[in-house]
Amino acid sequence: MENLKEILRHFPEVGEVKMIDPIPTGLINRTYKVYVAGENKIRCYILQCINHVVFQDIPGLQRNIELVTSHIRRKLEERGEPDIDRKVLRFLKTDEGLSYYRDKALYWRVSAFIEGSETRDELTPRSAELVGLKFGEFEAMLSDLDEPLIETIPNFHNMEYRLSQLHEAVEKDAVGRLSGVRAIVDDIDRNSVEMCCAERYYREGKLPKRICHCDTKISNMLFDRSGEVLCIIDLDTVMPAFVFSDFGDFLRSAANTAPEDEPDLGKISFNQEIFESFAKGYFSSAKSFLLPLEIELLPFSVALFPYMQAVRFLTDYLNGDVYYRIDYLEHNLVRARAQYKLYEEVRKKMPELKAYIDSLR
Ligand code: GN1
Ligand code: MG
Repeated sequence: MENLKEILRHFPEVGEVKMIDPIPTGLINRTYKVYVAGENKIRCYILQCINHVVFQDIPGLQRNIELVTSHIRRKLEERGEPDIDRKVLRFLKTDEGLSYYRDKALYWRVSAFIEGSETRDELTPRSAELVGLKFGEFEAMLSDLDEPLIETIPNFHNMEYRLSQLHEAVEKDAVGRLSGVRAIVDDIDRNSVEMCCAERYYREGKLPKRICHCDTKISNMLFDRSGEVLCIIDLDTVMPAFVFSDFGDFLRSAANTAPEDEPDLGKISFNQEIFESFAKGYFSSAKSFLLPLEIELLPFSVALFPYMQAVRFLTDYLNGDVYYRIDYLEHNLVRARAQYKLYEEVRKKMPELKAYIDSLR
């Protein structure tokens, strides 16, 4: 706590800290809620230690975030939107005028906590439509950002690259876990050519990259108490990617009937109703800029993301759990199996998914 207070002293706006609570979400960064004595009530901030092993260019990452949040802020102002500080994140400057503070090897940042905001674990079909609309809007607002953004994690949603990482981990078998997972590695390999179609379209010049969020899950959205979406958070991975990344990755968590690390595979299925409402909302705000091929690939992306996540969790399991935070020894394997099961469930529903997207065109 003393050490954290010392860090906070470099952000002059913060003032006198009363209390600091860890927020135990997210698999990558460390996050805290900071309570500060205000004039007549307590104010709060969010303090984060950015994982510099995962994100190797933090000045570049913070520059992305500054560009994105100021662009969105400008758009909201132009639209005459009320209450803007609750609709886009605001990061504090350090005494040196930077949006992050470096303490030896560690990088810290602080944002204003949005009063009255909360996160949700589940969606109803009605709220899924609104959330879809908001993500489409987020992408639409960023579609005319001229400044180039860096890839904060190079090849982040590149399926070919993720498979090459898996194959490297299989080759090394660093901690002797391969013999227990041969079957799922084979399953993954059987589908790999099909799951890498987007990278091929990109090389052929048919599919563009656009600025996407790249970590669209329900827990990365803030709601007000009445359930209205306020703001999209966790902007570390905002970068150029295939536009369907945000669509597919969101449904990976939102339309899964179980948590992403569900050990009982029987509980995992794909909720078609959530898919339809989300797609409807997304389409209404994104159709103005989506190309026909991008629309055609939306159902594919719903299968791609559980598949990619299975590959990523399994790779980390084979490497000895060096990337994702785990709660127990086999956690990454349980996650990989759960995601692979979701992928299989999505595949079974592919004809229905395609028919629904066609009906929206
Ligand atoms: C990581 O840290 P968190 O929970 O926001 C990961 C995502 C994965 C997700 C799986 C930078 O996100 O890509 O989809 O875990 N973020 C990074 O839950 O790797
Ligand atoms: Mg994240």
